[in-house]
Amino acid sequence: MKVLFATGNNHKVLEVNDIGGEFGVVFKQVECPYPELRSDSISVVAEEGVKFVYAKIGKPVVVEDSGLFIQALDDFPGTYSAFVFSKIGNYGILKLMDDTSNRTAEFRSCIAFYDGKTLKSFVGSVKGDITEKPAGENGFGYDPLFIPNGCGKTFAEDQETKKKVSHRSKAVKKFINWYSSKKS
Ligand code: ITT
Repeated sequence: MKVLFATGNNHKVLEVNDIGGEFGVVFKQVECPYPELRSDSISVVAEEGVKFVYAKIGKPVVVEDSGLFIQALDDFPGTYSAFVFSKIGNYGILKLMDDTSNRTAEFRSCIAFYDGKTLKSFVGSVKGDITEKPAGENGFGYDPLFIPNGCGKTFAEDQETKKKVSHRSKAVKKFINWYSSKKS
């Protein structure tokens, strides 16, 4: 089964295909930038985004919105994660947390599908802690800062664990489950 995935982020494409491969689903990247609505909800951003992309390409498609929600920063950077990463990066986030002992954070992902009739979205999340220093070379974005609960390593150090427990893997598995049953 092939699914169109509108994103400019190649890491997302690799990660969803890593999961999709286990279920016979291939996500094909489509370059179709869409405006991201100002909202604190990844679901709102993803759903509005996928409707925009569908209107442009006229084919069933998914988009994914995701972000890092840090409790001590009132959920910042949240839905602004991509923009904030491009501006201040991981060291900027650590600086904001200099005197903060509460390191609790959550990654969230929402995959939204639209085919002109059915609009469906699937969310996944993973809780963890923000490190004191970046660690690890793999993955992307905030991976070097995030240690999922129950694991002693960051996502950037342990991509196998990321594949099992990540926000994106949970959301994409929910999507695949629904999509496969819709197709059969
Ligand atoms: P598209 O909108 O084109 O899909 P994007 O990178 O702009 O790509 P988002 O708007 O969803 O994606 O922003 C998500 C940002 O949150 C992403 O750029 C990273 O900075 C961060 N992020 C999300 N998931 C992550 C993950 O699994 N590991 C590390 N950082 C992540």
